[in-house]
Amino acid sequence: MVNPHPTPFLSPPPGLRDLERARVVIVPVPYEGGISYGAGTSGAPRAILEASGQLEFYDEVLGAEPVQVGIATVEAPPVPSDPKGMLRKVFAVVTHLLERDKFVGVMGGDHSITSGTVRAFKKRYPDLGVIQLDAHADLRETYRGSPFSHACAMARIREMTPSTFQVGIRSLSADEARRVHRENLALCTMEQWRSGAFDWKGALAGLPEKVFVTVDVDVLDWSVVSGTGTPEPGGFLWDEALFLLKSIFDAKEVVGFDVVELSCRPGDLNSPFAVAKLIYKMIGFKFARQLSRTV
Ligand SMILES: [Mn+2]
Repeated sequence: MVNPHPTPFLSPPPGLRDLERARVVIVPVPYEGGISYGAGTSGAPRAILEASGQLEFYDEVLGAEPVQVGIATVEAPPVPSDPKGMLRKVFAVVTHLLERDKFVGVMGGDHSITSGTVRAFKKRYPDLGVIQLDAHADLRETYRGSPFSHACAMARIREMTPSTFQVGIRSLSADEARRVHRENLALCTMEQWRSGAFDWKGALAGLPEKVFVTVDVDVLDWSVVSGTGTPEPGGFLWDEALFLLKSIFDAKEVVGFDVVELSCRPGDLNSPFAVAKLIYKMIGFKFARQLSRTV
């Protein structure tokens, strides 16, 4: 079902990247069948893995090396180009890893992969909340005739769980805005975040204990990640994103995450490196209490 990746995330030494022993498993899904604008998300996993080799194992904030929990990376599963087949495959691979009690992080690919991942988590954890960091609400029922577009990611997820929290949003249609209002969805726009007008801690408290976090990298400001297919100005700065993510990991039991929509341009070393570091930071937040301080 899964094979070790030849260039694993972070390039841990043997023993710390072993699939059997690792607590964390990274799953690359280089799929971009659901995009609508800029292409290139299929190249993201390889760029992130390459950039991750430049990361320090040591996290100076934690005073520890999160890699010590073991981080394995599996080879990208062979995914068909049709969205239904892709979702079935992602579901099967993630289910396989969750049955082995792994903390699974999926690297996209575009945002259409997330509903396959969340379906697997929902089966494992029936009372599951989903937190979306994204510039876009992704609440359209269909987009350009397809329910599997990346523009429909949260519409698909809300068919699986009523417990969602969306944050960083700064682009949505009037229809989506009406849906947010009508269904009283927990959605914090970027403007509400900046002005302090949204009780996001209350929104977190209202979610089930176990949550899955989906990070669309376009939630980040261009100064942090410019390489994405549907860019929106005015996103989270690096420290703000880490503050929000740490708050989520402190308040909830995060059972897994994905990071999607990185779209690499030749010569842009910053974007894949920032995304690799963001993934490592999340692993650190997850296991912070179990790590022994290095210094
Ligand atoms: Mn987005």
